[in-house]
Amino acid sequence: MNFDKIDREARKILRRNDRGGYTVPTAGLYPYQWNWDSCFAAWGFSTFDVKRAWFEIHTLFTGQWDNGMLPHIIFHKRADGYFPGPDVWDVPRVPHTSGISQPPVAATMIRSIYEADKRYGRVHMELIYGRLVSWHRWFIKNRMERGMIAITHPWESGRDNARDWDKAMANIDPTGVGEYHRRDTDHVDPEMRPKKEDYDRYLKIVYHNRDCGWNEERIAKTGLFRVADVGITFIFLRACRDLLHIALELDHETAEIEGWIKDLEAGVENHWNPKGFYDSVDLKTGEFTDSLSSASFFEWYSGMSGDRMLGHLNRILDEVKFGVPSNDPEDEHFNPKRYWRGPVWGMVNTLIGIGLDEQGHIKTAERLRKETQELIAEHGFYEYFSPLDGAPEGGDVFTWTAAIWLTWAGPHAKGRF
Ligand code: 9WN
Repeated sequence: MNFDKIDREARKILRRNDRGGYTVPTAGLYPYQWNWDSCFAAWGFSTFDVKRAWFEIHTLFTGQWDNGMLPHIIFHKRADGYFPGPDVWDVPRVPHTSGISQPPVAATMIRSIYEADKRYGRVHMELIYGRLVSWHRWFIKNRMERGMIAITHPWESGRDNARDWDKAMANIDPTGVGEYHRRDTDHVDPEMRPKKEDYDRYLKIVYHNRDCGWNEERIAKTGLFRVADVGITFIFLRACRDLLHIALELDHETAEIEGWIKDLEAGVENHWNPKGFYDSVDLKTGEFTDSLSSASFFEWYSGMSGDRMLGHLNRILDEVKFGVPSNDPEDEHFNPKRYWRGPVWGMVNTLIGIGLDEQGHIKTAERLRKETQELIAEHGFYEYFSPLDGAPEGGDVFTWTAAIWLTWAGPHAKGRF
């Protein structure tokens, strides 16, 4: 295997998906700047071009709202091929954005980019710090419930059609969404994408929240969907720890962030399903979602100790050829092809793997890294892969798959933040 060639290819993908200061996840299917994709892209760039990495971060934050929210998509330039575009979201600001957020990996990735070259990064870190804090404050003010972080749309989780949302989505009446033309299935096999019944509800929620003027208080009161996402709680807890580290480094006040961390650590307990795993919670019904998905394995990444998910992780890794499937293979709805209902995502493996490694589970972390390496080396930089045979799925020439090759999965990668 010519790994140098694959390294070069990964760098080329980041350059090729660069639209002049922001990186699209992949051409065609996702032609705008996505929040957490962009953070991974910046982290990838930092392995060979720290300046470009910071540029990505600054471009992302041009989308930040006055209330601190960092949107899930920034529509810098008009582009064809994606639905729903800026006119559907109808957010009155420039650059146009969507009206929801995405998993807050930014503080963690930005800390790593800063540490790659502190001399160059210092002034950038000073500039971005306040913006990161105001985004985190937005989560605390609007989304923290019993120490867990709520999402108001499945797209905010970054795991759009995960099993976690099934029950909450079933409670939404999709009538009245009208006709629309999905563009994703023009690019990718519909078997690998969410179903029409999912899209109807995705749009129904967008229309409702748009009619609320994107006002968080109104959405909290009348919203159709409100689920405490175990993935986001873990990711946000980790991000707060990294934010605290940055605050100390820059000599800023830390008491507020320390308070958030305490509340979140307590909140993690509310994600513990007595059936024996970390789970999401439907805040409209108070019920667990009863889904063991890959986000439950962000336990280690979040910095929580206890190894409560280790038994399930070992079981699942033995059940599939390539870990970690986005849904438990023993679940009746497990589907190795359909998006977040079974396939393996390289960037999810990265967060799980780094967490495992940090907490001393070196062998399991290495196993996951090797499996991810093999998937990419054998099949290319795809969006996701079948956990059963490694078949490539979704979009090709994918930014975050290239980024995690350079930072974690590839043989020349540092393998940590
Ligand atoms: C909706 C860009 C994004 C990722 C998400 C992934 C997918 C979008 C879509 O693509 O979501 O945001 O249209 O399917 O689920 O995690 O950020 O790569």
